[in-house]
Amino acid sequence: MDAEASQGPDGEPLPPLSPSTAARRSGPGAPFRVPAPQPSSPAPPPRTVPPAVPPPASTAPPAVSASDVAADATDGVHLVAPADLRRACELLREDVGSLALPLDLPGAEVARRELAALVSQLDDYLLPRLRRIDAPLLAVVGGSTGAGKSTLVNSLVRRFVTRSGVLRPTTRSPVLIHHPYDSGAFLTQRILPGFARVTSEAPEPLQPIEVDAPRVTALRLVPDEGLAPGLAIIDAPDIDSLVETNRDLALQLLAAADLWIFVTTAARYSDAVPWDTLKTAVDRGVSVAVVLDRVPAEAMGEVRVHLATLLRDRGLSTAPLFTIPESTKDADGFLPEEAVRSLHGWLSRLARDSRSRDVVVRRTLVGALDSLHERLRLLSVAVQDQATADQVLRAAIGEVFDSASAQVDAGLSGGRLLQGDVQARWQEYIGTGDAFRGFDGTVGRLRDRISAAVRGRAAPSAPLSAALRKGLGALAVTTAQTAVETMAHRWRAHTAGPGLLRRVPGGAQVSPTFEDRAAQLVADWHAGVHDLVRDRTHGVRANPRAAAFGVEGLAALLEVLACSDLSVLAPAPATVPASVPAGRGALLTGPVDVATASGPVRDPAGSSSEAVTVVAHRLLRAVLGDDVVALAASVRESLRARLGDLLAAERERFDEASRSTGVDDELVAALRGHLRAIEGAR
Ligand SMILES: Nc1nc2c(ncn2[C@@H]2O[C@H](COP(=O)(O)OP(=O)(O)OP(=O)(O)O)[C@@H](O)[C@H]2O)c(=O)[nH]1
Ligand SMILES: [Mg+2]
Repeated sequence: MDAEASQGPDGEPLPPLSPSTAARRSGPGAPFRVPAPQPSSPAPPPRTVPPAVPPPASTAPPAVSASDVAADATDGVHLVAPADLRRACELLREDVGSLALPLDLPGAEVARRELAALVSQLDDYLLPRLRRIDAPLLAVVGGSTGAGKSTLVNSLVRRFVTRSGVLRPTTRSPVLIHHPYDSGAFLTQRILPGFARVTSEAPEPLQPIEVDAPRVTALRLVPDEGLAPGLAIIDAPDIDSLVETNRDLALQLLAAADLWIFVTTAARYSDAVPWDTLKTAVDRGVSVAVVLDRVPAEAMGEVRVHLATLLRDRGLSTAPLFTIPESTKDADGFLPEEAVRSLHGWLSRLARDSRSRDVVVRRTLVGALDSLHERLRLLSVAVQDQATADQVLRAAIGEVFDSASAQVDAGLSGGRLLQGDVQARWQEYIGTGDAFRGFDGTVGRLRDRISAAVRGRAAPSAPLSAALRKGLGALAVTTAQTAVETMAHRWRAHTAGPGLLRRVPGGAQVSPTFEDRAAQLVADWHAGVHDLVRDRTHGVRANPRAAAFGVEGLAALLEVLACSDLSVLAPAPATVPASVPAGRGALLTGPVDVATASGPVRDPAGSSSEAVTVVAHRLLRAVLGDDVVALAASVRESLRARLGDLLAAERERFDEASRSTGVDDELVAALRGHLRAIEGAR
């Protein structure tokens, strides 16, 4: 194996970071401090021979917890991740966890992916690394399908730790190989907490290739002494897989890495997908090493130069490039030892030389912290867009249902309910004089009424009362239907509306039980009015006038008045009718004072809603007293409140859908605050 880039004095590659970059990254903006070595302990040579097992973390600088510090006894270098940087990232993670981008706005899908990537970056990489800066370096082997990644990993440790094969893709589940000393660092959920740990030593079983295979959620841990302590390698699935979940998994694993070992082949190195993936690494400042695998001897020079040029042109000039010639596998099924010696040696030194290792770790860490700016900027814009859309959609609920309430108010107070069927029943009730029989106190009529009640005959006012209740029910249903249809229309007109409509419990239609509930509500209201009238008249027997109508009749009249336009009763020059139909004579010429009760009615004796109002008022006032208008108003108010509750229940379904999105623009300010805290702590 040869290394093309960043050659060291002995011809072996140095860590993938140029000295100038390293200096810049170690400056004030570096994520942790590397205290200058004391004069008494001169700087160690770049490569020291570490003990077989690194010593545990020891002396920490004051005010920094032990977990923040790594000390390597071989060179005395202490790495410190500031506790406030770690804390700021933890707080960021908390708020990022409650970020919701549920509305289907343009760009929301991209922002959702960005959000998922940020969560992964924090959980899988940033927080674990900040919590244990001295944890083993994690190198993830990624690249095109069939490039030979698994073969390479097996050949590095000279053992079949991961399955390689002719079927594409072969690797489905990630395998993490580490020195047994480092088991503790990977058995916990410290990194990649979303993955269950599997410790079986057997190679991954052969799995069928299913394009829509579910995402793998297990990480197989394989301890092996073939790797140096302080370094772990993950054999990842392919980045250009025909299995979508493989691709996602590969990218997630790469995002968790301190170092990408990017494997490509002489035949595939100019493919687009690997370069797209490498661009992500460049953008994120990730440490990268490139392995050009399976290079035919005759093309070695040409291909290697070409790939090195491509790497340089794409911002990866500092990435070490290892080349592996095409070779037949040895008797054990591994690549010849000399083919992988250079890569193996480089990785071992990375593991053992804390300075080299720290350069790799720091570079990726700085890159990840830098990338937070752009990620959070994009997410803030997306959250703000969601909040704006949420406000518009919420405002529609308020407007539509306020208008529905106004419609109910207008229906109850405009006198429109007194038309049509109600008007016809009124005519029957009033016009036949049935309502007035006994109004002058004739006991015989009262006896008739009582005996009718005893025989179970419906009160004469029953059809009028029923018609009014039916009208009220229809008013409620029509209003609710209009409101719900308008809601659907308003939300559909918004880009994010259809998605939100799908969240409405029970769908964007009037609830199936609405009509029954409306009828029940009106019936309950009627029962309440009935009780009110009964209490006011202290029983019909004690009040002859009341007896003439019966409690039912008076309740019907009060309901009619409650559904009237009461403004027609406003005091005005009285226009007393010259004559009235026979049936009403007893009332209008008898003991009832009509002159003071009448309003500006053109034809109070007619059947217009105004006339109905005036007559109902006169009759009721004669029986119940002068406060009958106030009484009607309060009866109406109780009905209005009940209908309001009914509509509110319909509205609630839309409110619930809107609330369920959990859009919260206050998080934008919180995210900015976390970013400032992170910058301040670096
Ligand atoms: N002769 C030879 N065969 C190789 C070499 N590298 C890989 N192969 C073969 O190529 C095929 C694919 O190798 P894998 O190691 O499974 O490739 P991979 O990149 O892990 O593939 P996925 O897991 O599907 O992404 C296997 O049949 C290997 O035996 C090599 O250097 N020489
Ligand atoms: Mg593989």
